[in-house]
Parts: sequence; C-alpha cells; structure tokens
Amino acid sequence: MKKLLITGFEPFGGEKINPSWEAVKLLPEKIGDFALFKIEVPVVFEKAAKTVLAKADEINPDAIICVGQAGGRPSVTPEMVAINLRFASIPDNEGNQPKDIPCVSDGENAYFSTLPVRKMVEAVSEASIPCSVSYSAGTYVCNDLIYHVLHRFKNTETRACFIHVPFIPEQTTDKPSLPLETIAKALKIAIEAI
Ligand code: PCA
Repeated sequence: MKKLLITGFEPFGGEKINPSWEAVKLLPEKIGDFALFKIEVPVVFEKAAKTVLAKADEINPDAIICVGQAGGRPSVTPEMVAINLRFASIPDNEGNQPKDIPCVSDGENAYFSTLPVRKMVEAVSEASIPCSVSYSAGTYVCNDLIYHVLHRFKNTETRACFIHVPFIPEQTTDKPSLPLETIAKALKIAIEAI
C-alpha cells in the first residue's frame, strides 16, 4: 500500500479552529491505494516545513498533501504553484512577520505542484463541490510550507501539492464558507483522483 502524508494547520489569526486540520482528521485511514498519515502543523514560518519534512523522513511517503485555510475563498482550491517569497501581513503564531524574504535563499523562484491538481479539481467539481485551481498560495506560512516540500522532493518520486480550503460556517457570518463534511469529502475525492 502507498503512503500519503496529509497535513492540516493549527488555528491562527485569532480563529479558534482551523478547518484544514478538522477536515484532515475526518478522513478515513485509507483512501484508494493510500494509507494516510496525518499530522497537525504549527502556523510558524520554517517550523511548519521542519515538522512536515521530519515526518516525511520518518515515513518516506509516496505523496504529500498539505491543507490550509484560505478564509474568504468560496471554494476548495488546489494550488498549482509555490513561490520563493515570504511576506506576512499578520504575524505567525510565534510573532514572526517576514517581509520580502526568500523561503530558501538559493532556491528556484517557484515550483509547480507535482500532484495532478487539475485532475483533482475536475473530480471534485464533478461531485458538485465548489473547487477551482488556484495559481497563488499566497506568501504566508502555507506557501512557505509547500515551497519547502517541493524544494526538498524535486527530482524524486515523492509528489506533493497544497490544497486551500474555505472557512466553515461556524467561523463566519459574512464570508463564504463550506460545511466541514463537504471540505472533507472534497479532500477524499481529490486523493482518489491522484
Ligand atoms: N492558512 C495560512 C497559514 C495556515 C493556514 O491554515 C496560509 O494560507 O498561509
């Protein structure tokens, strides 16, 4: 059986929960060919990547999917690309607020996701769940994490991508949201599409 490392984030920015980790927790232990290994990741520059890469070194996964909250987005958005830039408009959970600093000083400007994000989007959309390809994972901790993962596993068999998910209704009265179960279902379908 193949191994999938799937990660969600702790809450940040004054929120009490992060739907990314809540949805990852709801996933079954096995999906298709994959056994799932789930971890919660701190919303801290560098530490998020160290946490995920340490787990990846331990289990040697075939695929890595990192999931994060993109509050305000109306749909589930698999990310096509990660860029070598940190710019934080709010401090991370340890008070770091980098402004225009590279994620990796000698890294490429950008990496494309190595999992089939467009195929994932097609499959999730077919189930009538709002889902679209995103061409920017931002410049905060989510982008930093997936940049490090793609950098570490470039030219290897280990494939990776990031999936941003919206708020859940419990978090907002005026922003778009999706029920937690719908987000978890979208992640399951995306994994089945790999
Ligand atoms: N979303 C943030 C970091 C953690 C999370 O869930 C982001 O989009 O960078």
